[in-house]
Amino acid sequence: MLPLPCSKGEILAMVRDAAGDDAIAVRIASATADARTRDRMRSAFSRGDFSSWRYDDERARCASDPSHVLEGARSIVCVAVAYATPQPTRAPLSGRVSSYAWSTDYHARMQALLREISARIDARAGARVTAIACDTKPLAERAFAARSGLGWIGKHTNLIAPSLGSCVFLGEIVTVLPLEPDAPLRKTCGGCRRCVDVCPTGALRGDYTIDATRCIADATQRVDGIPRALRALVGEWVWGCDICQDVCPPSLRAGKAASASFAPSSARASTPDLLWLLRLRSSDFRRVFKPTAMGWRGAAVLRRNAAVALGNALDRSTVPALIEALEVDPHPMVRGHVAWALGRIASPAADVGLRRRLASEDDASVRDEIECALRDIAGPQR
Ligand code: B12
Repeated sequence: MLPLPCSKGEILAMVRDAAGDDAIAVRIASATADARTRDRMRSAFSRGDFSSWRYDDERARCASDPSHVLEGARSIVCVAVAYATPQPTRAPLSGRVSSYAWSTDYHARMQALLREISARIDARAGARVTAIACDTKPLAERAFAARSGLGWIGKHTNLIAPSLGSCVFLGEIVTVLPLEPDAPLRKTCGGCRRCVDVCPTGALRGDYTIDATRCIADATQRVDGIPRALRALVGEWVWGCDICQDVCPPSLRAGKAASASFAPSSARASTPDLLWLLRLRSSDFRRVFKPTAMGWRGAAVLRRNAAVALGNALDRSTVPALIEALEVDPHPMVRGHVAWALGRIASPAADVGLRRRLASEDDASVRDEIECALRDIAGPQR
């Protein structure tokens, strides 16, 4: 057998070197296909847990077999980089953003890190012997990280690295090199159910599975509207959600070991003023959010999320701004969620604003929302 162009020890050292001051963990997994993960994913998809992502059997088949990332794959270098940072102070009427999105988009940092190592390994081999993945490929990143012993999959379904907690990004260098694999950890969450009990929407079942259609992180990223039944439960989250990880004991023990690369880029992006967000213009969207992980669904989704958060803030001083958005926002989805927010606040001024708009609104879905909101205001409980 030919000698390896670089040993496992050298590759691990390259990763640590490229990571600089960032808090990381790195381990090796074998790249053989994983039939148990394929079957777990198939069951999740057929239950409808991921229907908002339209994942199917084909996704399960590819994601559980790393040869779809690189033909002839033998090993995976699994990397976890910690992103937990202390919560910036939030002013009243500001939205909550998940800490994973506070900094410059993590894909850029992770891909730069992985590319650097991948290029060094390829250069030593004199051929392309690696491929990288971080959200970019259909690869069951958590499953292979767990196989490498980087951590275990928790009841919130995130990978928990013992020294870093669950607030870690995962990235992989898949390679044809036969590196000696590390052993998986023999750990579970045991009797702990904190994440399950605290999730406001009941998305976590407690058996290490999630109904992603109920997850707040999913709701805030949907382009087709937030289901009415979930809106009041979303609270003031305008992007992602940290509730399940904020109570996770290993994550609490790990503390906020912020990797320098993931410090919040601006207060505007990490604790956005909700009235400003409700009126978000394309130019502000491009400047403030495009460089972050909140940049991929567009400005209308953020205005919609601001409307829902304002509805949940139940502050009557925001009603004039909501009525203005109901009149002028060009996007029917946004106007529909604004109508819901006014119905939830249910003040006399909200009632007047909704009735006035109903007289001129010509989008059927928005009219439905306005009529529901008016019914909410007139409802028997008030
Ligand atoms: C789609 C997606 C989402 C969706 C669905 C989430 C989900 N739970 O699958 C939504 C929008 C909800 C989401 C939210 C978040 N996401 Co996301 N997401 C993804 C993405 C792109 C695909 C995930 C996927 O295929 N899911 C389908 C399920 C069925 O498969 P799975 O995730 O691989 O997990 C199953 C298998 O691993 C299997 N399994 C395999 N072996 C074993 C062993 C045991 C013992 C058990 C019990 C199970 C098991 O069971 C797992 C659970 O069903 C991945 C990137 C990637 N390619 O993996 C990032 C990824 C999973 N997300 C990530 C992050 C950071 C988040 C958020 C924390 C962001 C936030 N704060 O808002 C939340 C966490 C919400 C939560 N509690 O899961 C990280 C997770 C890092 C980590 N520590 O695990 C990833 C890996 C991205 C990355 N490269 O860092 N995400």
